[in-house]
Amino acid sequence: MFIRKKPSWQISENEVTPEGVYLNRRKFMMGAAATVGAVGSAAAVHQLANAATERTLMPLKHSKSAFDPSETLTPYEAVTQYNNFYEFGTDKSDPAEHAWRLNPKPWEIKVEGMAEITGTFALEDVIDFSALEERIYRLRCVEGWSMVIPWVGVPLASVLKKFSPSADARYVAFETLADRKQMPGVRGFLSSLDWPYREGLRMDEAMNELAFLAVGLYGKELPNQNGAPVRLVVPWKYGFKSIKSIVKIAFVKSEPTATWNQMQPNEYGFYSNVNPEVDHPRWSQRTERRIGEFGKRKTLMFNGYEEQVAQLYAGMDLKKYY
Ligand SMILES: Nc1nc2c(c(=O)[nH]1)N[C@H]1C(S)=C(S)[C@@H](COP(=O)(O)O)O[C@H]1N2
Ligand SMILES: [Mo]
Repeated sequence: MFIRKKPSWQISENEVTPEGVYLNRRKFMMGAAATVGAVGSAAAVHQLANAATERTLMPLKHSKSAFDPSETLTPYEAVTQYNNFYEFGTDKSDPAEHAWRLNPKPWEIKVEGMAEITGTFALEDVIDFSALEERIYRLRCVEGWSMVIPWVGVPLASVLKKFSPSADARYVAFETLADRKQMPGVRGFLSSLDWPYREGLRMDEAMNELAFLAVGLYGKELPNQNGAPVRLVVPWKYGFKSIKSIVKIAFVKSEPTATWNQMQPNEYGFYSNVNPEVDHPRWSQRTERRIGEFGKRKTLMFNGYEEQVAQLYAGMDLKKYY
């Protein structure tokens, strides 16, 4: 029997959080996102919850969105308390509870592979914080739920171009931080994934105008649980492609390893385009539950971004390249 000694800093949340705040947040989680719009004091709950789980998130100066599906935004509370970020645990509530351990400042990103400029760069040298824009995108998780999130960031293409990738670089690969000290899900002895979390895009996908690097949401810096300080957002693909807390970008010749694809290739493809016609082996992808709504919505081809991205896949059999 394995008995792991609990380090002093590994205290559970209810030891550090005033009880009322803790219960309020639990109540939110239990009632699920569906009811948050109806909670009169949602703003107050948000403030209390923030006090316990978030750093002070600085507002980000940004231009308004030209990208807006004109659908109801998913409430901030749901966006920041119903998450997938396995480095902090596999429950939807784990990231909001544990990600305060992540220190996103200062942050460096290693850029390597087939490009003229490579090396290790400060986040501020990778992202132009004077050129931030807001983009409201749908996010569709492969599990069958979705949100509408106002991200703040820059087009991925604008960042990749800075490094002058060579013509031979056909893919771009990304990696998340994997730090056992900051991320309880990484050190667990029943560790859920093969760390670091990895993802990748074909170069033409990465250069598509929709591919986005977010450093914020709802006008402020990214909360840790959403992938601070910088995460990918690929709105026409299932959410797991949108890799969080990026520490490495590599320009490569062949299809890079992607975590979920590697783990369960028959269930999670490298492409993972949102597609109502291609079911997950264990469930249909025809419909989705929009967090905060009752009932189901029809899932849209390429998550509703067909016009912008369909040409990337012209002539490809999307049942084969799922
Ligand atoms: N590093 C890392 N990135 C990740 C994940 C993860 O577990 N680890 N989960 C993915 C999944 S499955 C989804 S749906 C989205 C969720 O993003 P959100 O929590 O900001 O809504 O993040 C993606 N990025
Ligand atoms: Mo997901």
